[in-house]
Amino acid sequence: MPFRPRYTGLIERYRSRLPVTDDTKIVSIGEGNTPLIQLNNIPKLLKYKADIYVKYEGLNPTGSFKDRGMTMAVTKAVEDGSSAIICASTGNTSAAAAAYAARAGIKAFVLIPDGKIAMGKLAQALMHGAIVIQIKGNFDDGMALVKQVSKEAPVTIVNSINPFRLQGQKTASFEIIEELGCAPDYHCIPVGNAGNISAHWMGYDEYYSDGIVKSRPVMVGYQASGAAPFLRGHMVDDPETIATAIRIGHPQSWDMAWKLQKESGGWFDECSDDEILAAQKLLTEKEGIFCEPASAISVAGLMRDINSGKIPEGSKIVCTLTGHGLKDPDTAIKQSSTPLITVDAALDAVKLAILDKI
Ligand code: AN7
Repeated sequence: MPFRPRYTGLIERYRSRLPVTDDTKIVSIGEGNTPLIQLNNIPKLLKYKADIYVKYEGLNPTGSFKDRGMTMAVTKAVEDGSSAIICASTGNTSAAAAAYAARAGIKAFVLIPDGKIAMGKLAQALMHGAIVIQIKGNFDDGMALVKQVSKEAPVTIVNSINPFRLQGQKTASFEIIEELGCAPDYHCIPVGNAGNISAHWMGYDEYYSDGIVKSRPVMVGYQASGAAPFLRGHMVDDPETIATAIRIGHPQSWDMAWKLQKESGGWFDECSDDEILAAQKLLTEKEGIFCEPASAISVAGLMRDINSGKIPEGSKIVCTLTGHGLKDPDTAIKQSSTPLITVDAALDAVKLAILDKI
């Protein structure tokens, strides 16, 4: 059997492009190296002549792209002697912070909006032993509090304002380029705090500046209509959307995102909750790919931009599916159209149920 080195995470793989030294003790759970899956059925169904790939970040260890940033942030926090980390979160950051803190043997404090995070994410934070502080407010309130409290308590912020987070997250672009052999023409991605879109641009720009690729993609960021400060042109005080992961009104990477939008020749657009859920369902029913609602906005937006001609036929497109569908089982079950059938545990009854549907 040919020997293949065990994959040990993205810091090890991209060591020379990340702020670590030979002495850095890496905190990893094997994040990164996620599949880039070409969509087969959706383009056919919609008669799109385009190569559409999804980068399935839901297959990271805690089920979202946050692990890419968290391996770096926690590695550096430990290296700098910190024994506690803190974040505000709509759910996924708290799950990742909790898991990497557990792995590192340090404490994690997470501030989450009371009743507004998906069940899977809450379960993760609790199971990994984070100290979960529910606040009677939204993510933006939590973020402001985290910034204040970190000045008064010995805790390291691991939200994406921690620069090591984006360093880790930029590796998604490296992986995409390495698998495609070039940069895509368009990269479509959900936008909340705009940390991830900024990190992707950093990654693309790094390979471009080093002459590894000859082009950079047009970056397209999608926001939920009820939480779309980039579309309104100003911060939004009461963000609301079914995609709780991106229920954010005061994006932390505001300036960076506007800058990359201009540099890449890209744009922001918004999708309604109905469009988000329809795209989530299309991915699950037609491609076998289950992502959470916030992630599906990248495909919802893409479909609209292909239909309108904004993204031309023949393009090579990557959509980031930021988080796994299992994160939010409640929303999934509520919108499922497949009826649950209950029958007697008898051959006749089961046979009838099958023949009825065939
Ligand atoms: C699935 O967990 O902000 O634009 O606190 O969980 O980099 O903020 C989550 C964000 C997209 C938006 N998709 O990314 C948090 C948090 C999913 C997410 C985003 C998030 P950014």
